[in-house]
This record gives sequence, C-alpha cells and structure tokens, in this order.
Amino acid sequence: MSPTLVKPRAKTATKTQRPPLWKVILLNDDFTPREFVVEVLKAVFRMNESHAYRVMMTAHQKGACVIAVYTKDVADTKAKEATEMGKSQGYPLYFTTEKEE
Ligand code: TYC
Repeated sequence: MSPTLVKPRAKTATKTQRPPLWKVILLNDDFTPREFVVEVLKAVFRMNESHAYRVMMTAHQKGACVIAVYTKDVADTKAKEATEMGKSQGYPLYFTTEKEE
C-alpha cells in the first residue's frame, strides 16, 4: 500500500478579539473642593497623590479630563461609585463614561 500524503490544511486566520474599552471622564464643577476630588481619585481609581492632583487640575482648567480606560462594566461601576462619593457629601462632582473609538 502506498503511503497516504496528507496535505497541510490552510491555517484559518485567528483574529484576537479585544473587548471595547470605555473612558471614565471627570467633569469640572464650581463647588466640589479640590482636595475632595483628589481623595476620590485616590480611593476609587487607585491614583497616588501627584497623579490625582494633576488629573484634578486638568479637569479644573479644561473642563474635563479622561481618567482611565476599562471594560464597560468596570468603567460604569467606578464612575458611579466616584459620583456617589461626591453626592454623599452634597457635592455635584460628576464622572461619566464614553466608548473609546
Ligand atoms: N473647580 C473646583 C473648585 O474650584 C475643583 C474641581 C476640580 C471640581 C475638578 C471638580 O472635576 C473637578 N473648587
């Protein structure tokens, strides 16, 4: 019996599917104390003092600042948690999310 020749099959291209990422955005307001914004950024987004201060000042001067990107669930949860921290103290501090294109 002659040996069977097995032709290698063409490889199917595998595309790596990455989940879409969502930006968490900090919005400026006129009432929330700067130090409080810094504390929230440190607590919820695990930033150190100097990073939190720079992010807060960017939002303060430009009106908004992208903080970080996460999967949708994490971005929504963190934005809500951070906004709630302000609300609990009577501040209008607001974090929103936006899909990254
Ligand atoms: N603008 C606020 C103030 O002058 C401080 C502040 C900064 C508030 C950034 C919100 O996202 C913010 N007290």
